Amino acid sequence: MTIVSTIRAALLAGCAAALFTASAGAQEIRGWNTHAPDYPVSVAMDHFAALVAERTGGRITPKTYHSAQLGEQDQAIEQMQFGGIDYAVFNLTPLNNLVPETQVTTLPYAFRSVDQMHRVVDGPIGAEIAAAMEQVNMVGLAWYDSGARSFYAKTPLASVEDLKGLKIRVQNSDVNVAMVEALGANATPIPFGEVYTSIQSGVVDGAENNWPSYESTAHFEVARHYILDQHTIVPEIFAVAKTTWDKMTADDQAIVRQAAIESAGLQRRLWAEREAKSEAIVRAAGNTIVELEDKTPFIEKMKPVYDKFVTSDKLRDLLARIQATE
Ligand code: BDP
Repeated sequence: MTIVSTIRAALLAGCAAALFTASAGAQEIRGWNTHAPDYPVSVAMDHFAALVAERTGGRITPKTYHSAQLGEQDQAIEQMQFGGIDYAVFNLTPLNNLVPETQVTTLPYAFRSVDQMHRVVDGPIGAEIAAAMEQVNMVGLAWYDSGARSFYAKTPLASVEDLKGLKIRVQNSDVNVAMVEALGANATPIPFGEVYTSIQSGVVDGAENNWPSYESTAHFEVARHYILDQHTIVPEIFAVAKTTWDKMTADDQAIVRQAAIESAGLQRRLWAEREAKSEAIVRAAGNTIVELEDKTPFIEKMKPVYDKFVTSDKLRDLLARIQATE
């Protein structure tokens, strides 16, 4: 070994030691997200990560894996329970079968508007639903938007009657299955990432989602008829795995909670912008968009879903309080 290479080796060893010291005690936490990096949820989760890294002086460095790199939502929910994922933003619908309190938010027309949904989730009812997440080892910290969901298909959809007999993809939720069946259609639960090919290949005739997801996934290119029945307004929750949360100091928990809340503020602003942008893209592509002055036919047909799922006093009370929220 020459003197130069000895010195170089010593310097490298020193550097490695320094790096090790700097990272000792630093904790990288892994976040799950289903959407592409430019989606409002994704940008807001990156903002959360930056805030936490900055405010903990690099002790906690969140890294969010976008585009379902860590699996589809059902797998991610499982991994939150077993420690593979530390935080995530979850749509409440695929939690329906695990956390009964979430079912109420997924019922068709449970909310009157996105604004009313905000008032519900930002108040005591939201706190109650967030607390119910403990059943799946999660601590709910903040609420993101995902607008209103409507049906789309390969065939024209002028009224509720046109959905009869169609095969419609739904999220993995018994409430969603019942909702689609109430319309006389066949419900097929399929993971989000497989919906495009399922529509393209004819496994299903259509699906349902909000403007940004209809556009970002290119579903609008294979299912060109969108009927704005706006049957659900499902909130999304920013959740941390309880096992991860319990390992943090109270100060760090406060930093993480505050960062999640601030990221939700950003997400809601970006959401409004993206809805308008996605709508413009879909309209420019020449898709058929049906606006409904009167949603009563949808509301009426979907009523049996309430009888099927609102069966306990607890859920009846929760629903009544949601409906009583101005
Ligand atoms: C999107 C939600 C996402 C769901 C997806 C779906 O943001 O969380 O996984 O719909 O339909 O709007 O599966």
